[in-house]
Amino acid sequence: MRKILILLGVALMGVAAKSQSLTFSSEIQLTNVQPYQYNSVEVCSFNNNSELIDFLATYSNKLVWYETDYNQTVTEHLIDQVSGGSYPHFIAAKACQLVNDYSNVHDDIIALYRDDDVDDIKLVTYTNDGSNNFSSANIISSTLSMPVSLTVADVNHDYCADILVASDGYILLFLNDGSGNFTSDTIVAGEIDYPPFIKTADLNGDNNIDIITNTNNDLQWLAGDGAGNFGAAQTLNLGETSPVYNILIKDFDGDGDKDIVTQNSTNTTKLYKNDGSENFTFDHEIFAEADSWTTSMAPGNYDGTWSSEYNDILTGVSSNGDAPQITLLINDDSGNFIDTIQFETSSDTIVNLFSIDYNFDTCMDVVAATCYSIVWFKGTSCNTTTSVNELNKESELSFYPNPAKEVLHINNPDGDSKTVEIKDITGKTVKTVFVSENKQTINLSNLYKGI
Ligand SMILES: [Ca+2]
Ligand SMILES: [Ca+2]
Ligand SMILES: [Ca+2]
Ligand SMILES: [Ca+2]
Repeated sequence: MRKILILLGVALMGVAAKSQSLTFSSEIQLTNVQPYQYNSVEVCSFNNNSELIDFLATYSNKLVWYETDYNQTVTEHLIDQVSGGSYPHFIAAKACQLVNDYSNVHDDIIALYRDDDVDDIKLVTYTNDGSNNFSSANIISSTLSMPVSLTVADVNHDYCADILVASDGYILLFLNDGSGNFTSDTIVAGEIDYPPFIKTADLNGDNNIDIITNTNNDLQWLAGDGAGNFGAAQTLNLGETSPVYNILIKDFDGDGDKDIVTQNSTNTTKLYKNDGSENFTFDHEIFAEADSWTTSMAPGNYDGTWSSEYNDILTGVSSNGDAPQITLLINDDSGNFIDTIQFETSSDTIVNLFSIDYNFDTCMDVVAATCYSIVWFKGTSCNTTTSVNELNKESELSFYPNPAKEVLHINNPDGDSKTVEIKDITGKTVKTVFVSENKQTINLSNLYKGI
């Protein structure tokens, strides 16, 4: 029986210098889809080398992925394109592993497609054969009405991605049976106002994924039981006076519980602190941008050590007639935002923001998906001599037992998203696991079959 070695993938991790010395390059354009516009862009790692960050994107009637090479040259690969009606288009796509299968550790794809003219709306998956050849679309649902957002999370601890869709005022759950087949939709919440969003996080620290969404000028959350069931919606009573468009859920003040940062329709960014019992009270307004509207927000880690919380904030706002502004808000790890760094792009609105070390020089970068292009602001101010191995030693991730046989427990104290690769003694990746909770247990028993 071979020993299983655990090596850390570093696709979503990085380290950076102190905020007072943070500098970045001007905009470097990685892609360009003019005259089309991106509907969604996500980071993923489809190719065999987890050091290289790829992108999964939708624009017009196309679902594509972008392969990054060691020179940060980007190549587009078409996964699917749809036709019919006057405006067939993909709304969103997510990359995730649909089957908990060590023999194929590559990400599969979940996508939402609609064509309003012919009332054709589909939730589909594409499976990856392990060489980034994708199947034709497998239809999960063709009965959705007005779907507007797609969220992927493992709500029942089987390491297979489940699907949440906001559709026509309801949150629908499609539960993965473990083989990439999905149950028909279950309504987990209704009466959601436009514009609905769905976030998943362990809000109450019981290690089970919860659902957080907007309602009227407030948020509501549904406690997960870890088996795919959710409790009744509970209103958070934030006291917002306009619709909340976006939220981040992180321990922003470093006291061990999850806090909430909101952006509302008047484009103010506010911090609400958790008293430890999921009672959230307004702390302060972090940022406001006049005459603009908010389009994106992402957590980052720019000012601290390798192991510190991703509690800095990237925001993207679009102003009337002006180029969009990306702003990095630096947290002192106690919930005080002590520095503001602004980036200008030549494109139009911001579709998504990523706090990643895109070129693996240990210096955190800002990557923005704008409507026409994915652009990169290269971090230029931090120590570039630290090796990835040294960085891994600084990580607070720990594993037990060692060696592992049936199960492997991962301690991930900061709860931030990380990719963990499990390699056998020959260096072959036998499993890739996305860790996004404080404690996660991985079933290794099927890794030994046939070894
Ligand atoms: Ca699951
Ligand atoms: Ca929970
Ligand atoms: Ca907190
Ligand atoms: Ca970098």
